[in-house]
Amino acid sequence: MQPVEQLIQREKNEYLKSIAGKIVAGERINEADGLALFEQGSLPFLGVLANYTRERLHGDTTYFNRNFHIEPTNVCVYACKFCSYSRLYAHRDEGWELSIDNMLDIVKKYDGQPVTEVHIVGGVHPKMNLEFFGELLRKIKAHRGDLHIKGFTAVELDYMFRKAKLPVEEGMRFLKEAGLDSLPGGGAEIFHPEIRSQIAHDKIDGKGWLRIHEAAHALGMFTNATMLYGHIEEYWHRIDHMEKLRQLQDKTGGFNTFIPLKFRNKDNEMSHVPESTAAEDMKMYAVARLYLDNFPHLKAYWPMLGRQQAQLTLGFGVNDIDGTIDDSTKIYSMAGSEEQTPSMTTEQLVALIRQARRKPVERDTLYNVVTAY
Ligand code: V47
Ligand code: SF4
Repeated sequence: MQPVEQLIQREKNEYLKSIAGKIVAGERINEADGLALFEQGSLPFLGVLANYTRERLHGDTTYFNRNFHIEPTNVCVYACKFCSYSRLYAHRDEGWELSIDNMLDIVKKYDGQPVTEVHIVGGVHPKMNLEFFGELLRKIKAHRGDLHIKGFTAVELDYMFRKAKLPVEEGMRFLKEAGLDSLPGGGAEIFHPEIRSQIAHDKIDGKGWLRIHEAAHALGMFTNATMLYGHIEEYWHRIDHMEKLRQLQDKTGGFNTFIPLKFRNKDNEMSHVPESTAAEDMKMYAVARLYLDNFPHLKAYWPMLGRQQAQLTLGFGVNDIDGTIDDSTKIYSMAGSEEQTPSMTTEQLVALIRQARRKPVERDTLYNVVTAY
C-alpha cells in the first residue's frame, strides 16, 4: 500500500480524512479545509500528503538555477516594521546607492560564466525612477542579451509608475520593452489589511500588488509570489493570502512559483516577535503545496532558511531551492539568517539535493531544463 493510502486508512479525524481523500482524487480543497490542515494536521500527515502532491507533479526532480543578485540600493521611502535592510533617505549615508555603471560592472563579473538569470531587487529610492531602470535594463541586455532579467517587486514598480504618472499597464510595457523578462515575488508580505496595516502600513496594499502582477501576466510575463509568515499573522490570514493568489492564478495562469518567506527577527522593529520553529516552517510549506493546486512550483529560499532546513523542505512539498547566489544579497543576512554570505557552488547545490535523495535539475527562470544531473 502507498504511504498516502496507509495515511488515509489510519487517520482517526474524519475531517482530515475527507481532505486527504479530496487531495488524492485531485480535487481542490477550500479555505476551511486549508485552515483545518494548519490547525489539526500533524506534521507526518501534512508531509505525506504534500510529498504525494509534489511527486505527482514533479517526481523527485528538484530544480535550482544559476543566478546572481543586484541590489541597486537599500535606501527606501517605506518603513516596513520587519525590514532590517533598508535605510531612510535621510540616513542614506548609512546605506548604498549603485550607479548604472556600478551595476553593469556586477553583470560583467559574470562574463563567460554560465549564469542564466539576474535578480534585481532593492529598496524604493526616491531618485531611482522609471527612466533610470529603463536605461539599466537596456544596457544589461545590450551587454548580455541571453541573461533573463527578473526584476523589481510590485512595491518598487508601483512607486516608479506613480512617479512617472503612468498607468500600471503602460509602465509595465515600458519596462518589458526595455528588457524586463519577469517579476520576482517580493512585497506581497500578508495581503490582509488587518496585518498589513501593522507591518507594512505605507506601501502598496494587497489589491495593488495583485493588480501589478495581473498586468505583467497580461503582457505574457511570468511572475512569482511570496508570503512573509511566522510573525503576528494567524493561520486564516495565510489562507486568505493564498486564496487571493489562487484566484488570480485561475484567471491568468501567469504565476510560476510560490515562495513562503520565514520572518527573521534580527535588527528590526519586530525583534520582540519570536521566529517560527522548524516544525512550523515545514507545516507552512506542506499546506502551501496542498492549497496552491494551480501553482506549478514551490520554492524554499535557502539563504533565508539555511541549508539543512532547505533540504528538509524537499520532503514537505518543495521542488525548487533557488540558485547559486553570490554574497550580493543582504536582505537575509541583515535580518539574522545563519547564511551570512549566501553563496553555493553548483556542485554544492547538486550534492545537497542528492543527499536528500532527490534528482537535481538545473533550470532557467522559466523552468526549461538546462542540465539534468
Ligand atoms: O518582500 C524582508 C522579505 C522580500 C525580511 O521571486 C524578509 O524568486 C524575512 O521577495 N525576514 C524580498 N523576510 C525577497 C523576495 C524574494 C526572495 C527570493 C526569491 C524571490 C523570487 C523573491 O524579503 C520582501 C520581504 O517579504 N523580507 N525582511 C525579514 N526580516
Ligand atoms: Fe523598503 Fe522593501 Fe524594506 Fe519595506 S521591505 S522597508 S519596501 S526595502
